[in-house]
Amino acid sequence: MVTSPPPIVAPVAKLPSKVEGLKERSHALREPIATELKEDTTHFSEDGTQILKFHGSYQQDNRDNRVKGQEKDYQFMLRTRNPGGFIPPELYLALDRLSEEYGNHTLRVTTRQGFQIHGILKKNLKTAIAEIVRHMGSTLGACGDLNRNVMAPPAPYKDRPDYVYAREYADNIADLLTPRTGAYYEIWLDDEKAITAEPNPEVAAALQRDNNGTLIKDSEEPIYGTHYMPRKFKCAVTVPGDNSVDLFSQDVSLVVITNAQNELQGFNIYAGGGLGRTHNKEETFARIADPIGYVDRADIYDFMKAIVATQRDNGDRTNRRHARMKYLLQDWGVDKFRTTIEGYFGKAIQPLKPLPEFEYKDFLGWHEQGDGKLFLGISIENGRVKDEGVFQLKSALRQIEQQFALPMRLTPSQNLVLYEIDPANRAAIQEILDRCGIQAQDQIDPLVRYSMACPALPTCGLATTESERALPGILERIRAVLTRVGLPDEHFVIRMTGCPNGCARPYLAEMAFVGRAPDVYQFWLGADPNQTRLAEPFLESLPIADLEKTIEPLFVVFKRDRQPNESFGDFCHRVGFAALRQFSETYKPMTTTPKTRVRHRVDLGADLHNRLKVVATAQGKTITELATTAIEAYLKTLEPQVVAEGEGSGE
Ligand code: SRM
Ligand code: SF4
Repeated sequence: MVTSPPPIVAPVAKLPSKVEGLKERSHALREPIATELKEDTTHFSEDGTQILKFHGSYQQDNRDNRVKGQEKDYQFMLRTRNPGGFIPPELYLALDRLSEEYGNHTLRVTTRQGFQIHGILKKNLKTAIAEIVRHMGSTLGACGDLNRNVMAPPAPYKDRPDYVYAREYADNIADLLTPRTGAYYEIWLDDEKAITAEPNPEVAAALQRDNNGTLIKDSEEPIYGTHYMPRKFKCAVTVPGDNSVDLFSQDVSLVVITNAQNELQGFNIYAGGGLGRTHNKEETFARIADPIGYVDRADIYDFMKAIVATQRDNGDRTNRRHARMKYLLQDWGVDKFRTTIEGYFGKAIQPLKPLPEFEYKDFLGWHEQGDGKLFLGISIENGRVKDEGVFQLKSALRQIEQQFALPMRLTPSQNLVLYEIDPANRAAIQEILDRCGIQAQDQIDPLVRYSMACPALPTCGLATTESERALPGILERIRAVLTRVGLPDEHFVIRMTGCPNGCARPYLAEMAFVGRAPDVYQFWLGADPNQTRLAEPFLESLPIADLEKTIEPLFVVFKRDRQPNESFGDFCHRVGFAALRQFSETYKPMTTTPKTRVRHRVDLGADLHNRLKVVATAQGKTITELATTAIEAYLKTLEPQVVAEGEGSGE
């Protein structure tokens, strides 16, 4: 019998992802948004929303208002791009006004030192963006496949040259990697040119100098080309010992190196950090940055062009889940990655300079800024600037800015720093804050101070469960368990996200809750308090109703076996998950909680929630305990009437 040979199957070339085609057809980020913006609609097409991101806006809908069969409640989030978190006073006041007039009356400090306004309608988007630009702000490149907001330590020290360099180079790298397309000003400002500062001459020269193919010739976008980056790209600049920027989570981090005279010599480089992942897809993972080497000051812009070109030309453009630079590093290894950069750079990257350990810093409270003036770091729970009950942060900041016109720096931990404060004005500023109920850092529970949550519901389209709205209650419950086991003053870093994308950098927290399904979280433990080591998943699924019974044994064994001054994350890492699990399995709870404890949600207005919070704190109770007692007492007074009504309706 003659058998026919097996058919020859040609290898299937992987096609570029859909977004690559959209970028190519967008005419340098102009279409389809320029056309769709003029249409009298509530939202953009799917293609339009992808390009809109590059302009700093996400199309969202209020997920609390979703009704089956009805159009979504479309609205837009705007994100500012402000390197090193710098916000001039006139921009702050403009953002405050815009959030009141067109947004949801809140502003939100992000984990990358930007501001977000939520809730803007499509018809108001152009006015809002134009207002931001006219007040020295920008949203261009705050989102999309390009370099995002460049981070730097928010401490405005004037007498610390390393901090001054970190701020200066964050600005300059942001300038170097800013998109050059005219689309932004054409669309949002009818081609009116923004009043921007002259670019730094070294940056301007680097933009002209084409080393070994770093620039794309004859392109409106010499750094990026028609297709921009394969995916978002994130950079930070910091100083030795200061990990306020979470440097190991960035695509590229630069650490300022100075000599004995405090003159800038160059930068240590770390690369390939990134946190986004997807549940049940092992090929996606959180990764901390690798040390790459040292680069002299004079070469830093050519180096940045070379590393961008390496990812631009070699990053995966077929699969967006594998497109971040961390996967290039993981797939190639550090040596091949470094050699490829050197090809574009035209020089060898030098060995790293020795550095001290990195520490987390949040710069809260009053400090000398080093030139006779003061700065003040203000804690903002989950970055949400709002007026709620007795806490009137939005009003306080408005009054302070109107009266004293202070520049501010947003921090990578969702807080803010006011600076250039004349010591003569300290008492007046403190009086405004006290009157508006703003607590000083030592009055805030440190669990709250060192925690972060992403926005999640109702605005984030990717959220699978609550985060920002859930974390305050969860922290109260954690505090109650710590108190119960005899650790009333203990604290550690807790972060929460509504999905595994990692926007509040949960994988670098000592304890993290990563949304999996409604009210269910993946539970991570074991990063260190200074965010230099990744946490690991301790439980794949933690129904939040089971929080107490899960954490109580962990805290008990921590109290029993910790070493002097050992933090909770370090302890979990040292003893290992097997030992923690073994202890938990045989542990007898201090108080028995009902086995199947179903928690039902009741929505309270912000004001009522806040009033409850104040009373609950004063009475040493959780809000849930207080609300339960109060509601039970109230229902008791109604019982005869309710019973009577119940009987009647049964007919
Ligand atoms: Fe993020 C997507 C919010 C920092 C990883 N992020 C989103 C979106 C835009 C949802 C979407 O795509 O529709 C979220 C909007 C929510 C809303 O309603 O406002 C969102 N991310 C945020 C912010 C506001 C969280 C916050 O609590 O402040 C942060 C804005 C920073 C800024 O000013 O630029 C924010 N996002 C981060 C960080 C942390 C960081 O950059 O330091 C990460 C992890 C680090 C990283 O990038 O690896 C992060 N966001 C993501 C990802 C996953 C990326 C990945 O590589 O897989 C997505 C989803 C995506 O890109 O597909 C995402
Ligand atoms: Fe949304 Fe997920 Fe980011 Fe939270 S972590 S803001 S839920 S994308």
